[in-house]
Amino acid sequence: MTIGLLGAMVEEIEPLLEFFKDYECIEYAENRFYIAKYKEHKIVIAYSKIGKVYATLTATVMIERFKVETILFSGVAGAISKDLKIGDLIVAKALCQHDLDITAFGHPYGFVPEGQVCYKTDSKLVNIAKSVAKDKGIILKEGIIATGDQFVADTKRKEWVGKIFEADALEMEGGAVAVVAHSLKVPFLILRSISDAADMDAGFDFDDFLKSSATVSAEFLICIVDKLIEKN
Ligand code: 4EZ
Repeated sequence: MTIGLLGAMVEEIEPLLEFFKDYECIEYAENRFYIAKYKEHKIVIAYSKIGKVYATLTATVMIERFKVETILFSGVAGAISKDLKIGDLIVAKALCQHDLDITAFGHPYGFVPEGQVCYKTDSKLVNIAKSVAKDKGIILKEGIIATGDQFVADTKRKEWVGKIFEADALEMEGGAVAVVAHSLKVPFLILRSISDAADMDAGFDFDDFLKSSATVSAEFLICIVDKLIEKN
């Protein structure tokens, strides 16, 4: 099968490129797509750049141009839930867009006509992630991830996102990938390791923990790829 591995920042895919080693690089849509062969399967790796627009573009290109049959996202996130600490892993059971707001017309936050507030991830992929966690004795939280085009470094804002969307973590791409993959009927999974608590210290913590948390997420994602391949 053909598997797409996506991150937002170069730091989020570097551990993947190191692991899959021999790859070919194809330039497309002002981005680079790294194609590797792994156990007779094709792996397409890219980082989108930060934010929903770039994530939408890259996820779409992965599916339409590179024909990936599943999308697995790996990266870091800010914690909302108090039981998520720096370095902890969360897999999304659903994603939403916390900055989408036409409430002036009586719609709920995160909703536009013909869309949905929450996009669910593929339950088979979530189960694979859970079984990897179980095998390795790693704690993996399953929760809601809220996406928006803002780096949240504000306790009030993060608490609002937590309350309105029942979200456990927040980042800037997952909800966009969810819309693309849902619309094009490609199973997808969003995995994140916590880099900060989206509070006053978030900027500093993010700089300090981006690399280590991105590596935690990428290494776990590789185990998911192995399990997925076993089943296909
Ligand atoms: C976006 N990513 C952060 C990119 C920040 C700075 C150069 C994840 C993330 C995040 N997003 C980690 N912590 C976050 C937070 N507190 N708010 C939003 O996906 C780039």
